Amino acid sequence: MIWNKEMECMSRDKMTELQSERLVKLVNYVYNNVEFYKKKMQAIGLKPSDIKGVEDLYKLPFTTKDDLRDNYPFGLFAVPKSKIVRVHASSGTTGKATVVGYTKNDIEAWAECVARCFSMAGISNDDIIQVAYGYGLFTGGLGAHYGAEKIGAMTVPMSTGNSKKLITMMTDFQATAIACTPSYLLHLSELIKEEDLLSTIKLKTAICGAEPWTEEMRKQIESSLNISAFDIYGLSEVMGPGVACDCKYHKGLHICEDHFLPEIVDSKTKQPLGDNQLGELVFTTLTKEGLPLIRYNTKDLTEMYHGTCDCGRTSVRIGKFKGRADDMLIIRGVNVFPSQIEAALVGLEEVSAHYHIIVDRINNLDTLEIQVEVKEEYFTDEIRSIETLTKKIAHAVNQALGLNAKIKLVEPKSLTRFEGKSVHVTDKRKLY
Ligand code: DLL
Repeated sequence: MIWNKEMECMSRDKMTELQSERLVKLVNYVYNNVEFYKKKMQAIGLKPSDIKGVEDLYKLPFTTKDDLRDNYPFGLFAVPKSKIVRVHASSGTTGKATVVGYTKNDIEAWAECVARCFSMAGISNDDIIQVAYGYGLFTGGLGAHYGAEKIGAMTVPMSTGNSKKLITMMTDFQATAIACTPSYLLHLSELIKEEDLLSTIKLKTAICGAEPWTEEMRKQIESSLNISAFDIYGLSEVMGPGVACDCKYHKGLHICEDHFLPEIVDSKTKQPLGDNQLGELVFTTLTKEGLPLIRYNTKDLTEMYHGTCDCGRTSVRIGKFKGRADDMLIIRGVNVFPSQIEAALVGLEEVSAHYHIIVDRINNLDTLEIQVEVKEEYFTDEIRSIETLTKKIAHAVNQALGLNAKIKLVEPKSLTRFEGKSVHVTDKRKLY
């Protein structure tokens, strides 16, 4: 197990001292290596020497997903491309991905954070772990993989997409742990029951994340598979999985705060909030070399609290997520902005700009239905034409999101018109 007691159980004063030291270094580093930050600081008359410690954090400007998008693909990198050994990407608001880059040291620090998280869940080199997050541009697969290997666990890179094979290998290899999204694990649990394999599997631990899930859902997973389930959090911009994780006491997620300096800010005023106050979670990366970020607003809504946990860790904790401050949806683990769907539809001459998105969870798998208004001149009862247009729209949406959606064509002017802010989404899942 990798329990980095020095970092995870450090006294508050020492942690503040370490964070301050790293913050001062970081501010100088980004000022000298990232034009974007230099300009941003100059614009508000801030010099690196004005930042003397974490108490000055609030003076620094925020960074947003849009900043990453505007500097696509490598504009915010602080090192030359020759020092970047890996890139990942996640979806952006307008189809352009947000690209993140890692140096060798970043990959090492990432593996350490994930290893700490997996250790919190009790995983050790005696475990056989199936990593069933997607491998590829998404950070889930490779992020979890490197952490699991760092612990010395036997790591099985399943990725996503073949549940039958996963269950066969779970049984044949006697896998003891799995890392995947919580909804997928519930889906797997049903397949396992259907196949009557519950008594043959040896699973004892699951590390689930990448999408919101409730405490009730965690308990459902635990009882349906007779295992312990843990919540792991992270986001590509900041690193990937491993920013925070809960321990066996499930009293909040411990942040790897020697690497990521957290804040909770008020949604309206963006002013820092105190413990137990709900707001937007913001991170400053304290050790990243490739893509260091100052006050990155995750838009995830939660609260933060200090104090020693029953497990002995002193690291600051965040509560389960209560929602998002923007309209991002996570569907089958994929981050989706309604604006991406809108952009895909606007490109098609047969349909109007009116649409409605319905997200649901059926048999523990997310479903996405898009109701699309057909333009008067293209509206018809002819089955062939309906099928052709449906396919065309489904293809455009798939190209934009990388997800399959059920397309429902509706009559011209049949969708609700809004006088104020339009409501494009009905999310029937109970995620928060
Ligand atoms: O989802 C990284 C990850 C992979 C985390 C595997 C955990 C496990 P992104 O695709 O950039 O990165 O999505 C990040 O997903 O801002 C949250 O809104 C949401 N999210 C991630 N983990 C959790 C969680 C990965 N445990 C976005 N609970 C974040 C709730 C989560 N939401």
